[in-house]
Amino acid sequence: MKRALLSVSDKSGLVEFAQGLVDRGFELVSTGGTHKVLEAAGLAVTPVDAVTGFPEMLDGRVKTLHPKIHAGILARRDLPAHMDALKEHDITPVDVVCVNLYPFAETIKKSGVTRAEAIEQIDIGGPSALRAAAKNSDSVWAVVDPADYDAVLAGIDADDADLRQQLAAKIFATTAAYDAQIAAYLNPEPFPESFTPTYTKRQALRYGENSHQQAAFYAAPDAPASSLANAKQLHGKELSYNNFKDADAALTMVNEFKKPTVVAVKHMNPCGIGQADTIEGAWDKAYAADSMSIFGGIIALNRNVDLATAEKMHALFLEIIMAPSYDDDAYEVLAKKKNLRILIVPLAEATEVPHIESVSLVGGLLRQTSDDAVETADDLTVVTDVKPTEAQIESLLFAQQVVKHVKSNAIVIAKDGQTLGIGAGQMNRIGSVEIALKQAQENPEFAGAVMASDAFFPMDDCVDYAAKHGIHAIIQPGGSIKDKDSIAMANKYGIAMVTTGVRHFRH
Ligand code: 93A
Repeated sequence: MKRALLSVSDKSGLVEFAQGLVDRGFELVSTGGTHKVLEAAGLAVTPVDAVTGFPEMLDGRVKTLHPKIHAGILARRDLPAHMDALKEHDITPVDVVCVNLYPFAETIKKSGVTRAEAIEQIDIGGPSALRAAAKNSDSVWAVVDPADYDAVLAGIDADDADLRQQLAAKIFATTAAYDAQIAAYLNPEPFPESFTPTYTKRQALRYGENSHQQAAFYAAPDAPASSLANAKQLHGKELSYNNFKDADAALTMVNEFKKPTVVAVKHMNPCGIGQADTIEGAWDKAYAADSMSIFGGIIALNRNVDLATAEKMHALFLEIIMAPSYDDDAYEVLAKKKNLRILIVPLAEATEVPHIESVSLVGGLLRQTSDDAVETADDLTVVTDVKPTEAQIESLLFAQQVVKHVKSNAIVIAKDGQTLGIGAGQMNRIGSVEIALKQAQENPEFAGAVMASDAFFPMDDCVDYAAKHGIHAIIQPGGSIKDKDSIAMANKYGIAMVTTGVRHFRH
């Protein structure tokens, strides 16, 4: 008779799977809780202590950890010496190991969990049995996921060696991720000596950045509610690879602002950000900021979407709209566009930042805490003869909040909670200044606008150009050895400049 070891925390699908094994002539061996469920279902099942000749002990810490079990799993069926050794010690081979693990990750997520409670949920016997079965997958079935039960029963019928090998790979990936979560709990330091990412595949994507590239989306186990991993898509096509990146950027930006704000993103940069007393007013400003680039844009709003705002957005071709909620009539209007992706994404809790950002290199990974620095009026030092007005200070701080989300070298021209010109990603700063100002000057709101720079001015040329083209106040980190040239230039034109001391590169 073939033997199956069943020891599961997640008991879903267990009885049906066990019945399937019995139908195929297996003897069932089980640990305490699993045994109870199977027995209650009327299945014949041998308790594990009857096999080991040892009681489950130490509050269950030692249940399946015994040579009578492990030798039965690990013996090579093709080696007579192994099979003789089993006989000699009266050990029955184990051909199926169905185990899923103590719910460690779920336990540590619960509020108020003590360290002792968390430690008790570190499964030792389960991973050991699974890894033994996976090592011996030439002959043994290692099953960790209830979703695989049906396929395993079919695989047993077909003696499917390929499936056994796939399942073995899944075991090692699962136990590695399980251990990584324990390691991260015991050492929450953001930059440990080594770490194993524990992401799970959420979605195969049709293609990557371009149609000849392959791609998939993976979610982190602790993905916050406000992230794309947990967003609820109400309507439209699946998100593409580029959509994921742009949508993530838009969400990060919109979460920066407290007042009603609308962010429009193209290619990871904002093309328009508007802020007002109402979300409709914010949309009007984000749209008017750059009514051309917003075409095909990714929109994030930080308030409920009402009908008036929806109708205005509906008039345009947009790729994605994301908001914490929608009025029913607003949603109906937006959903008239078949392909428009409409998502519900709650706003981020203040406690969610800073998180760790990663970028891949060839042969490596860079990690850093996210740029969560937000400057306030208290952080500003006026360095010019002229002081900025109250209204200018507000515009400067708004431009500063935007500029940190723009690819460096970044320049933002803004006024009254509206971007008017954005210069992104130029290899020299004056290039970004020129692009931003060219755009801003075409906007009827431009008179009295201010300028923000993500990093200091290496020379006085940016200030010279900005002042000549109508900029009245500038915000920048300062810290260049040529700061005094830039300040002198601002004084020459009689414009105001403030420094923050905080650089916001985004490369
Ligand atoms: O405490 S353990 O690490 N020691 C063991 O020997 C052992 N064997 C199985 N945990 C062990 N298990 C785990 O018990 C399994 O991984 C499964 O999660 C759980 C099932 O216990 P029960 O059948 O009593 O509900």
